[in-house]
Amino acid sequence: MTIPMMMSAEVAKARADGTPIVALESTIITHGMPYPQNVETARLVEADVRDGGAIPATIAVIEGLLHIGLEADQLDALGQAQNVAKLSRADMAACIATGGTGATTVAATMIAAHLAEISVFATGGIGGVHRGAEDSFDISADLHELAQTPVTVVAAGAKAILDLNKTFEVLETFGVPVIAYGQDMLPAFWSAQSDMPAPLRMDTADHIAKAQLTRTAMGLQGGQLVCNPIPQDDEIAADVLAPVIAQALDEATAQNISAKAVTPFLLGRIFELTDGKSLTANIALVRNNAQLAAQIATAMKI
Ligand code: PSU
Ligand code: MN
Repeated sequence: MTIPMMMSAEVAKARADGTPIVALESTIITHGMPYPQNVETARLVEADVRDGGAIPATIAVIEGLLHIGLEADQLDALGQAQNVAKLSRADMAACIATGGTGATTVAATMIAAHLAEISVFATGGIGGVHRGAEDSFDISADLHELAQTPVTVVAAGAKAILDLNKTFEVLETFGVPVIAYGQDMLPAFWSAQSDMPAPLRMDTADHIAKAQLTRTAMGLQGGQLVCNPIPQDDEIAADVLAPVIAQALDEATAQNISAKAVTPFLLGRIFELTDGKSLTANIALVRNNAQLAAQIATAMKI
């Protein structure tokens, strides 16, 4: 059988013209940000990709069809829709097969991007090993996807609600290159700096593109995680956020929030507890990642 897949007019034209394409995810729209900022951000991020000389392909499953690039009205509808599924490797095929609608996480977006022959993808922050994973076993499928699907993911690191040390240990075990862009330390999502040195550092989009192409040429499976620090002016310092994250985590535990609901709950509570500052920072970092991804996608073509 063939996969019921649909490219937006803009993406189809880019494919025909050989214009670089950057994949974008949709869980950040449906589960990561409130309406209307989610749709406004998605539009700004798409514009950032275009300004960088590439074409954006926001990915989602709508009524059983895998969309590679959304038309403006589809993006708007998805941003306001209720009860949209949050799709990862385990459930994307089931959603397509049953005619469902779902937003794609980092893992699912990587799978879709690879099917559509798109090798660069921008998001906010990947999922990873949750704090307390020694009891909950809550480890995002995003990590395993990075180990097996050849897509370079540009993020501001892993979300700081996670256990960042364990997240990066797992990535090392899985053989995923973790590349800090332009600095020695790993960023921590809302904060430009963590206390963890980056395993790899690169300062140009060309090097990042060449590293992915070299992996593929060597027969090494999997992608790369590019950790792009949030611009300094937009960051929230890690010590300011630490107590806020701790409070949100305590509330999640007290309310028995589990599985796919954990990350959306935490992001939502941190938004409330910071009077919206976490969202402003999140928007800034995603846009910054889209700009770098456009440069990498362009460099991949040369
Ligand atoms: N980046 C953001 N906000 C988000 C996400 C990424 O700035 O909400 C989403 C991505 O789709 C990622 C998911 O795959 O959060 C992680 O979810 P989980 O922890 O349940 O694996
Ligand atoms: Mn999880």
